[in-house]
Parts: sequence; structure tokens; C-alpha cells
Amino acid sequence: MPGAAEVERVYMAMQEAARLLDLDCSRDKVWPVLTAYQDVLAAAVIVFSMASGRRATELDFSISMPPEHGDPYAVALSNGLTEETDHPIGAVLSDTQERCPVGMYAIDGEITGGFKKAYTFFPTDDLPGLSKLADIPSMPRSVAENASLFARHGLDKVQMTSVDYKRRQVNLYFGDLSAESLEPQAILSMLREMGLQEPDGQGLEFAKRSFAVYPTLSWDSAKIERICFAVITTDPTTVPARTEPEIWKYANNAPCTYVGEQRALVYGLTLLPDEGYYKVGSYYQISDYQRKLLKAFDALEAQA
Ligand code: GPP
Ligand code: MG
Repeated sequence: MPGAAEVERVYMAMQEAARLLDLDCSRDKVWPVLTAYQDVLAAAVIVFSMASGRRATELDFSISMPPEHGDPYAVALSNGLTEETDHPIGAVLSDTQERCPVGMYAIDGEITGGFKKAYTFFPTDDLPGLSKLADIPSMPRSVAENASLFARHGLDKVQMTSVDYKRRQVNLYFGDLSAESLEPQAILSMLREMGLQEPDGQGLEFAKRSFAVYPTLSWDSAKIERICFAVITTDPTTVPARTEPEIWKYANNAPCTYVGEQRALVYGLTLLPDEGYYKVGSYYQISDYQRKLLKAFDALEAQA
């Protein structure tokens, strides 16, 4: 399909996802983003993500692209989706690609706010350890400052990073997690050390199933702003309808292109210093890589 038709197709799906939350897309904000990346839409992994409670006022969209497409932040700048900045955040993507092999990129936008983040995915067979990322000059110093804390709690191999240009924050998505580091006692001791809220029993059971754990860091302090435990699954009842009705409705009804297969979902439990909340991203388009992850993690679930 030519680019313009692809933009229209993805925009319509986004509207459909937004309607489940009684939200509306800002065409003025979203259209320029979809247009800037229109060539990748047909083959991209596309995720629409929402959060519960007072955060159910926004829907994020994520779009992946191959490394050959080039640095997605440079594309955002050249299309006027975000402003040039002197802040070190402006150099994180280019510094990262100079020092680490890149498997894939992605961008993130808000249906009401437009372009927001850029992701760098590392090759699955060549994940950098934390020290390699801490050495990147434009990374927040808090990455290096928390390196020993992360290592002590089994967080080392980084699957991807995200740079949030609106909030000036970086996420480190740790994978290859050991079962021991996800045991309730291990999670509680890590959260205490980080000064973040401790979840209830249901939250700890959820966190045990994580395929990725990602802290958020900023340039403002050495503090860890928040952390998210992410569970990939095809089970739309992963978070109970009773406590999370909006998430339940969304996870059961979000649009997806892969008819005949179960919808791929990534649930998150985010913990801040004095609050915790659930969220879910539904995959509108997937790749064989997500199918492989789902198979591995849904099979683990079945054993548990
Ligand atoms: C979740 O980060 C990450 C994604 C939805 C990216 C997946 C993208 C693909 C193309 C596979 P988050 O939105 O939970 O982080 P934060 O809330 O900190 O922005
Ligand atoms: Mg998001």
C-alpha cells in the first residue's frame, strides 16, 4: 500500500483503540508523526498502550523500524516533530549507535501530544551489559551511579533503551532475568533500596512473571524515578477485571491485524515512590520475534 494509505490505515486503528478509552486522537499531532515514518508502517511492530486510573487519559503508540531506516530521532528533528536541544538528551541516540550494535529502532507518540520517545533495541544475541551503557557520555550520570545497585539485584543485560524527549528521562529495559531475582523477597529488597513503593501480594505474583524490568532515570538526580515490571502474554485476564476494569476492557477489545491468532499483550506494573499502577500495551501488528517471546513466556506460565 502506498504511504498515504498506510498512514490512514494506522490512524483508523489508533482511533478504534482510543474509542475504547473514550479518547479521541489529535489528527494535527498524530498525522505528521505517521507521515514522517510512513515507509515503515506496513512491516512495523505497532503497539497501542494505555494506563489505568487517572492515567487513562492518554494512549501511546509505538512503531518499530529496521536500523537501515536510520536514527529515528534525526527523522523526528528533520520533520519538525520535536525541537533541537542543547541538553545532553539530544545526543543519546547518536552516541548509543556509535558504541553499540543496533538491532532495531522504534518511536513512541501520544494520541493527544504527538512524538515523545525513541527506542534503541540491541541485537538479541549481543545485548550490552550495563557498564557499556553507563560509559556513553550523554547518558544521565544516574545510570553509572546506580550500576552497583542494579548489578546486586540481577539487572545487567539491556534489551533496549528509551529516551523520552518530553519528560527528559531514559528507560533501561533489562532482560535475561533470573528466577531468583524475581522472587517476592528479592523484589521487595530491591524496591526498598530504590525507595519505591512495595506492591501487594497480587503485584508480587505479577512481577514474578516479568520478561523485562525497566527503571526510569533522569538527568536531575541520582534517584530512580520509577520502575516497571513487564509481563508478555496472550491472556487478557492477567490483571483482574474486578480491580482494573478499564485495562480489562481494553485488553479484550483492542484492534489487531493478525486475525486468527490470540492478541499479544504486554502488561506493566509501575512503581513510583508513593504509588503503583498497572498498564497494558496491545500489539496491533507483531513480528515473529514477539511470537517467539509469547511462546516462551506463555509456556513458562503453563508450567508454573
Ligand atoms: C513500554 O515503555 C515500551 C514499549 C511500549 C515499546 C514497545 C515497542 C515496540 C515497537 C515493540 P513504557 O511506555 O511503559 O515506558 P514509560 O511509561 O516510562 O514511557
Ligand atoms: Mg508508554
